[in-house]
Formats: sequence, C-alpha cells, structure tokens
Amino acid sequence: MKRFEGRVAIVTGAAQGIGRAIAERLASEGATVAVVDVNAMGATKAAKVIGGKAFAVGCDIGDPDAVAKLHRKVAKTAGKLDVQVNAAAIVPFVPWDALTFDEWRRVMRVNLDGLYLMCRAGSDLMRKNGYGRIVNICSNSIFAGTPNMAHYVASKGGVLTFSRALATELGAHRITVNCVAPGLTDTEGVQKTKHKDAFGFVEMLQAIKGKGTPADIVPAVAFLASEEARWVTGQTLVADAGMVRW
Ligand code: 4PL
Repeated sequence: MKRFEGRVAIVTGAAQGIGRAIAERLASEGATVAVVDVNAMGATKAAKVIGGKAFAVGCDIGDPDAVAKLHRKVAKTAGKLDVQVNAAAIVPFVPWDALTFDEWRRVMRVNLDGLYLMCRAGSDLMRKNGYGRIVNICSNSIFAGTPNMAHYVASKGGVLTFSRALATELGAHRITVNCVAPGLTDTEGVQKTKHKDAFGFVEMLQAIKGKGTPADIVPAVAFLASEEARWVTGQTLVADAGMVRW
C-alpha cells in the first residue's frame, strides 16, 4: 500500500521502538517523514536507515522553543504538515513508595506538556491546509492500572481524554485526533527496565498469546493516520492482543 504519497508526517520518539517502526511504515508508504527524537544522534541514524525523503530533527518536546523550531523547520523543508504521530514518552519503572514529586514532574513534562506543545504547533500548521491526522500513543495501562508507573498511567489517561477534547475542537478543520493504546511491547526502552520481566504476566491475560512487538502496533497507527480514516475521530484503539477490553 502507498497511503501516504505526497503526505508530510512528523513522528516523535522515532529513534527507537514503536515510534521508529511507525516512521518506517509512513515513509515506506510514500510520506516525507520528520524523524524526531530527543536523542538527536539516534534520530539521524534512524532517518539514514529509513532513507528516501526522511530527515532527522533533534527535539526535546517538553521545550516550547524546540517544538516551535521543529515546526518551523518542517514548514520550511516540506511546506506543510498532514500527519503527526506523538510516540515520544518517558516510560518509567518507579514503585509508588519511591515516587517523588520531581519524578512525577519529569514524566508529566514530556508525556503531557510535550503532547500539548506538539499538538498546539502541529494543529496550527495542519489548519492552513484544512487536513490533518493526529495519532497519539496511549497505553493499555490506563485500563489495567499497571503498577510501578502511577505517574505514567496518570499521564496516559490524560493523553486519552485530551485527544477526545482536541478531536471535538479540530473537527471543523477536517483534522482527526485518535489514540492507539499498546500493551507491553518488546522495545529497546522496555528492555532497559524491569518492565521486561512482565511479559509472562501480560501474556497470561492476553486473548492471543505471544510477545507484542512494534510491528504489531504499526497497522493500527497507519490506519488512523490515513486519508480513509476520515470518519473516525476522538477514539482510542487498543492494540494489546486482547489483554484489556473496554
Ligand atoms: C501492561 O505502557 O501497558 C508495562 C510499560 N506493562 O509501558 C507500558 C503494560 C508497560 C503497559 C506498559
């Protein structure tokens, strides 16, 4: 399929994991992709591997000036913005008894403040063309109440409800806003934390057995980012092998 020919996309968190897999898919289906990550070197490497019209931008999405600069660069380089996938997030493993206010704020700064900044700048750019697809990466942990990440779960609950409200506000501009909520997924980030020890537990709860990978999340995102998803907005699609159902 070539659903993104002539489209311009931004994918955050695209140096690795789910974000990177999404960037690869959008590019392979024809999009010009801004490969965005706080790890600028990682973004550069990912953009090089993706090739074609992909270009890297180092950006801390929690920094208002950096986000403004990113969108100026995309407007200048690619001329417009059609698709924005917000996959960048901090995925902590911190038990409640160790959770400090500084750690709470660190996660909120990226997972919610960063999402606000990206959607503020992204929707302003999309409105100029009266077309847009925003896909925000949520998490099935908001339904499961997953332990050791209360601040993350709180932030992802905000991702869902913010996306709903934004969908209502942006509908008039033919911009859709939806979420994809993955379950525990085998990524570089997860492998670096104790979350990697939870695969057996989540598999027990899944309707379909196995270990989720970024490739299992990509199709849901690509559908919501595509032109033909125009009748779907304000929704959250859970992609977790049936671990939670809502
Ligand atoms: C079920 O979003 O949804 C661990 C780590 N386990 O980040 C997540 C589950 C993790 C999750 C998540």
